Amino acid sequence: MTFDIQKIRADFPILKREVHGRPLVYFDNAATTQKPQSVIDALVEYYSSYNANIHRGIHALAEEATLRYEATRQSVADFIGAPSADCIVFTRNTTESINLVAHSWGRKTLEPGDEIVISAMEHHSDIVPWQLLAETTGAVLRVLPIDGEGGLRWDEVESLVGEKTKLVAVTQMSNVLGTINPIAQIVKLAHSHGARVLVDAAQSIPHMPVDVQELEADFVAFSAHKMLGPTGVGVLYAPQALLEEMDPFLAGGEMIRRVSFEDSTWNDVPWKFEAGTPNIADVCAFSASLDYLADLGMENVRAHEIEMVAAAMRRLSEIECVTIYGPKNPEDRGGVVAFNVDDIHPHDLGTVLDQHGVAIRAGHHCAQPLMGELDVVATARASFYIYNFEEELDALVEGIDAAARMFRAPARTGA
Ligand code: 7TS
Repeated sequence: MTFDIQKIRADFPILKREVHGRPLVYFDNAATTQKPQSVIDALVEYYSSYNANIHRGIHALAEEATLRYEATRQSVADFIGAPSADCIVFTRNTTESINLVAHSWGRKTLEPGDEIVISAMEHHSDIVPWQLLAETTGAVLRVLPIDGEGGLRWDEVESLVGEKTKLVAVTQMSNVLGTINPIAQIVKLAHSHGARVLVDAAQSIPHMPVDVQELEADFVAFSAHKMLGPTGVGVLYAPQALLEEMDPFLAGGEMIRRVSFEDSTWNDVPWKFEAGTPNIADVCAFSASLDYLADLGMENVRAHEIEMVAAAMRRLSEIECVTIYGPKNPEDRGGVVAFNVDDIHPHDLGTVLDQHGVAIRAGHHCAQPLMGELDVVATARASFYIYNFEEELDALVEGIDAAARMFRAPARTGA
């Protein structure tokens, strides 16, 4: 065990509850993670002691709220190795961060015939904004295919990324397959053709050490709620000079310097991209989740998840009729295991597991094109985080056995 799981679990009040009379086994962390008491306290603290609007007040509460909001921006920069807090834009989530890039960078940069390259394992959030952008600009969307183990086909990457490519938008970790993509290598190739790279880091930054300057990525998007933080906060990282080249996204208060009826000028970055009153409470509380993860150490988080995934793959592969998707080696994947049990629809499986107190996700995981590549309509998915431990897998296996018996699929080997 890489760290003291019971001590960690004691920090998460929700983990004490029962579901259908059973202890909660929360294996839906790729969708959103649970929150430690320190994050919940930080949220309450904001509303109970320094609630005020930021950047405009001259009273004590407004100053305190502004300081705490801007301090979180610095914490985010430190957490991902950004050179300055000015490279950090707060949005609502990963989806909005990607849309911001499509709108503010894409519309002014792309011309008819330019190419946007994505991969076959992207989440809808990293597909649909590019489709809309392609429609508006006349650019063309190209798709990097995957191999049988869910890795990118590097030969295809090298031939698809070329002189016409203006953007490569790719996930650092697949939310279905768990595949970890070689971002630094992709960035090198893309940059050699003068293309920008957007990294969808929704599943990577919460689970492994990521240094955005080491990656040399142009845009990095992720969400606070997938890393112990509150919902409603996303991050877009981009080098300051690149942010300065971009047009505003949403328009209104906060993002302007001067407004007249004839025209307006923009605030400095990153505030140019934060129109209106932002999500002050949740941004301030996000700071507590970054502290929590930094205290644990992201190397340790990653090591723990490799152990969990290895154990999950071992236990699942002992069950007859289970197909596991993605890389075979646990070290090559993040903390998610998508699987199917022969004849059983993942929704039925999810319902039976819920009766056993086990929360998994079942469906297309917002990756419908990937489901097509895998030739399935849906999968079940167990996804892990810092408070999960191997013994919780017993409940998962028991639930699958129960579902197999109920739906009359062949049961476990030797059972
Ligand atoms: N990109 C990836 C790789 C994701 O896994 C998700 C969310 C998103 C983008 C969008 O994040 P949001 O915070 O803007 O919603 N993925 C999942 C999931 O796997 N199950 O529920 C949400």
